[in-house]
Amino acid sequence: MLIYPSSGESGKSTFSPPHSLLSIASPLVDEFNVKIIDQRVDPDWKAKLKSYVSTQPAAIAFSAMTGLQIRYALDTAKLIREQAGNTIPLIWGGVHASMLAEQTLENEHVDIIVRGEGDISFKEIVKRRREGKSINDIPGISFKEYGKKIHNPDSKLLNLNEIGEIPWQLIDVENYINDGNLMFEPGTVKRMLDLGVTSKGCPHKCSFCYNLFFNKMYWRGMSAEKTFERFKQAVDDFDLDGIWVHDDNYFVDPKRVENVADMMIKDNMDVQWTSSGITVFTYAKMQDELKDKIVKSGCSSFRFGIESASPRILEMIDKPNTVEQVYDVNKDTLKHNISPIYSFMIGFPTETREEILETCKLAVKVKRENPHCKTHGISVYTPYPGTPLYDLAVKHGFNPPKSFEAWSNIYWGSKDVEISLCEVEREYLDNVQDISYLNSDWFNYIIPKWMSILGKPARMWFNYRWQHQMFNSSFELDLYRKMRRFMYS
Ligand code: B12
Ligand code: SF4
Repeated sequence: MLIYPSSGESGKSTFSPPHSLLSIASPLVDEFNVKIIDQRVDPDWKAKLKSYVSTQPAAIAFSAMTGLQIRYALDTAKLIREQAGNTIPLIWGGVHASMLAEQTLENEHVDIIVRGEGDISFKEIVKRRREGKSINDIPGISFKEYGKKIHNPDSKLLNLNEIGEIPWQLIDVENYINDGNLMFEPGTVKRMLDLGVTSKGCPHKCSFCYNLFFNKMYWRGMSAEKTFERFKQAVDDFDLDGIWVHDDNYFVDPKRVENVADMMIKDNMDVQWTSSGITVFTYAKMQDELKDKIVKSGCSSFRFGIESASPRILEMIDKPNTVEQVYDVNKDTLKHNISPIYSFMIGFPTETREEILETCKLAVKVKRENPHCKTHGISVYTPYPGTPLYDLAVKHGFNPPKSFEAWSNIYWGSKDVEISLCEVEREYLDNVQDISYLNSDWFNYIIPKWMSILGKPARMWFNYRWQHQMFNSSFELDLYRKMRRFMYS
């Protein structure tokens, strides 16, 4: 039984299929009776949990990201222990448990951790459990034995051409299909589905990112044929007109990208698609013909992590591009009919007010220079364990949680992360974050029409403040926050 815990978020548009669990279930489905519970979409999950636990499954597994998912997963683990005692091993995986295996194992509700990609090791655990054999030599796992914590050597990184099909039959796919308004031009897509990843890893080493630790800077992709087949099958089976792939950096291998685009064009696949990541660096090296082909195949928006406009910060976070390249890319995308979607971050350790303002000015300027560009607001940096920047964040005031359970308090909006690691106070960072968000395309899409009309004068005022970088605290910002709390409470 595999459990994807609640994330504390509401709203179908943010729910992606539980790809981590689908991936580890894929090699199991032919031999085992696998059940997936996704607490985010299943109001009946408690009853199902009780009934599945009563069948004494060989293993119960959780996939949890840092933050609220840990809290909901631990609550669920307690329910399981109440019903079944210690008779069923509780197995954990995902980026968080992999990075902090030693601390995570200290929790009484964690029996085994599968570090890194769980596809092979997890199947091995389940098989050995069924056969009554020892699991002690399985690579990539951490476990407790007579009170001692044991961490086996890492498992090998997967060859993505060897992994099986996504076992869609284990979930109700309709729960994850949405109108794609947050990804594509609103109204142009009716049925969009997140198809997971077609490649893993990234050749860069941005110091706030999990990649260096988790994928060891090693990029690997599925073949173009396999990628195309994944797209084609999902589009046909679920009648999709929008697909989203979540690769960290889909565009690393230009030949693969070109071949997939060729196959989509040849097939007349009438679908819009986008991928989460491309760096300015990768785009700058891309041939014009390839850009046009990608657009022709249905991908007209590229998502860039710009992060900062300060050369010092870019160097500190090891971002592989310059600010000048951002302006070049912004102009070039206009030429190719591509709408770039940019994300920015502030609040890095040692960052100054001037550097923050530089980033805000860049965010305003790229939009002025390219009306097709979109922004999602500026986010305040949160340190995640296992990333190179994390140690600097600790030096500058981040108080690392002392237990697995305490990590459940590290989420957006929690008191435990509302600190400043940089040269300006937290209130200022929050003001920048909120004012940029109120002026973002994301906010434009999600705000109900009536509110957009009634709130027009307020929105004009916030736009003025954004354009002129007026980030002082004020009555109207307080009012906005009170309304937000009221609406989401
Ligand atoms: C899609 C996605 C999301 C989706 C949710 C995912 C979903 N299924 O609904 C959304 C957009 C909501 C999201 C939100 C967040 N995300 Co996110 N997300 C991703 C992303 C891009 C893809 C995840 C995915 O599907 N991967 C494909 C699958 C196949 O790989 P996988 O998840 O790693 O799973 C494999 C292994 O990890 C392992 N495994 C995982 N779970 C388990 C469980 C068991 C039992 C076993 C054996 C193995 C195992 O085996 C799997 C198969 O190989 C990843 C980056 C990435 N490319 O992976 C970030 C990532 C996971 N997210 C991350 C972060 C930081 C967040 C946020 C905390 C951001 C924020 N500040 O708000 C939030 C958390 C929200 C919340 N309230 O919980 C971080 C790290 C998380 C962490 N430290 O735990 C990542 C790695 C991005 C990054 N560059 O740093 N995210
Ligand atoms: S380019 Fe993106 S995916 Fe690659 S290391 Fe940097 S942040 Fe991570």
